[in-house]
Amino acid sequence: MLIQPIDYFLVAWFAVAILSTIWVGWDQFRNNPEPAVMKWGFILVTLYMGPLGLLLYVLADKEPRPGTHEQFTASLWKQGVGSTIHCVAGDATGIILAAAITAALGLPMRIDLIVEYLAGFACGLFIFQSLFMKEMMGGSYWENVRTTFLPELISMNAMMAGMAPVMSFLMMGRDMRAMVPTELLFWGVMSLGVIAGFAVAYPVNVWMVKRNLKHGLMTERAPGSRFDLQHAHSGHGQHGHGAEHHEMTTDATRPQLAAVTGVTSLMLLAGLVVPGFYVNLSLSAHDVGGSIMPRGMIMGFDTPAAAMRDMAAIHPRHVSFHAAPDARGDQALAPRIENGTKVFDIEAAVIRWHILDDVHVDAYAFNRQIPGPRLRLVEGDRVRINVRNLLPESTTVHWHGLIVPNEMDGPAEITQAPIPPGGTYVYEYTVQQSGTFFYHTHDHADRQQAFGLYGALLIDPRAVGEPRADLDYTIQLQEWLKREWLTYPAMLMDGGLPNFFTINGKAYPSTDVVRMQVGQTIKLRFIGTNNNFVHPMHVHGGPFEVVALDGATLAPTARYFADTINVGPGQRWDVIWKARRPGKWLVHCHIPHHTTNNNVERQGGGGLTMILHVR
Ligand SMILES: [Cu+2]
Repeated sequence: MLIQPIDYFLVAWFAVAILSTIWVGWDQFRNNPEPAVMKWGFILVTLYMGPLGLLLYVLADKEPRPGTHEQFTASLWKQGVGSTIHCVAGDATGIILAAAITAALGLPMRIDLIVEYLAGFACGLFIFQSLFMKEMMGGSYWENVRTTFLPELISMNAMMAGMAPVMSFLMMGRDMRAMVPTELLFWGVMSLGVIAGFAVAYPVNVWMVKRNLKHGLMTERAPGSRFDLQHAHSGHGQHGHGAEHHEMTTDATRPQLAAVTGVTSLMLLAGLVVPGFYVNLSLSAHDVGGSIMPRGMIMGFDTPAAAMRDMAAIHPRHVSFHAAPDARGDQALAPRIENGTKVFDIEAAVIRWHILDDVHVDAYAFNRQIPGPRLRLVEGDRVRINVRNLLPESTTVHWHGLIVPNEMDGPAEITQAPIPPGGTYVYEYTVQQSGTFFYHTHDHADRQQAFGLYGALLIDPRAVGEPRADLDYTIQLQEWLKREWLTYPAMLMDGGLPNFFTINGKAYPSTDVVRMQVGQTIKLRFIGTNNNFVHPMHVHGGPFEVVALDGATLAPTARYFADTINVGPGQRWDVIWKARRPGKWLVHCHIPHHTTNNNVERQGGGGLTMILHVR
């Protein structure tokens, strides 16, 4: 799924890599006089390194004119390229196969790295080096395994010293799709790792070629083949027939060999260990694979998997419903009556929701709306709420402020087992109170409520007594973090600060405009459905009367006038405001950043802003 800018780059990269590989393969077998093992080496390395592999092939190995391969490839830097190519072809193949398998098995990253090293070393030594050398040198396979062991060790150490940090930092980085072999990003990280490994292994390969420890590029002109110059172009026969068998006698001294082996081993050790000071290598693809973290989140070597899963973005593949851009939340849900009980069906699912005409979030929603459906009850009602969980994680529902039997209260793992994905739970109780209440998730609420799992619960009193107004309007607050096409749960953590704010699921100027007439009164029910901030909610055009707090009506002597109230998470304030004069009167949060949309003020405001339009 193309959900981040890097994904488009990767599609282009791999398209170029595949085309490059096809061309190198075609040209190698058709036009280039070299041993088959080398041909396959360049093909594999081009697959892994894309256009860079193609570049190396053309600049260092491809015969420019017939009969010139021997002379063309003679210089040391090209021989070093050849030597590194057959190291990388073997080692990287082993490393990549091992990485895919260990990720699928769910082994921790630090075990992955060791398995990858061993697999790369084995693949390089037993397949590429020994076969290549056997073709070049003759001799038995096991003799070649023995003689190529040290050069392969040196080269593999350097290769993995470059590749391991790239894999550790990027696979355990912000976008952990890099741990999942079915994601393009995994293969992108492998490619970058191979490029880094090639760069680190190249200098020691040049040294080993110079010291006659390793072969670089060779030319093969099999008698009778198209590359046999004496057959194809008689008179140019100064080159030998077929693959020559070369004696390999190194002039490297024991101290030199010990020093190079020692230093590359230390580089390997650093490459494996040092990333573990910065990222948590004890985690596996099964723990956190596929999660994408917000920029700015602090992730150290001791950050547990649960903390990462908690702050991860909603993956767009989980979105099961796209709400219309003008859809509104907080829609009244009519109950069924079964034997005198009011029955509501509520379903939690992942939706895409517009908070502005041109800004949508991915959200967790009850009944496909933000806020969830309004449940309107009457004091004394018997209610049953069937909750179905269609989220990719467990959930519960809590009836905030209500007096209910404990097992109906909702806290996950405390009063009930969380409702698993696909599961249901039935909440049933008798309503004993009246006033402004709300319901919300009580399972990982820092994540799920931040994604939108809340809704109003308005309970009318059985007898008159609650202060009334001409109009009634409920204001549910919310904070969102939407960045780089993804929605993260807004929380007061590094990287988690919200950049959008909504009233009833919409940011100004998409919030409602309430139309009134001079002399009319409106009851504003503020609900702190948000998770993080106390929002000082202010109304223009004169003070309002505070008549209820947290669902409890204030005695007439306790009611008071104010123009700003601090709505904390979980709190409800009922206030009555009178339209004294015509015009557009604002209701807004008095933290000015909360009246912007991603720091932008539009049409005079943003976020927690709405208008009471009085005529
Ligand atoms: Cu605010």
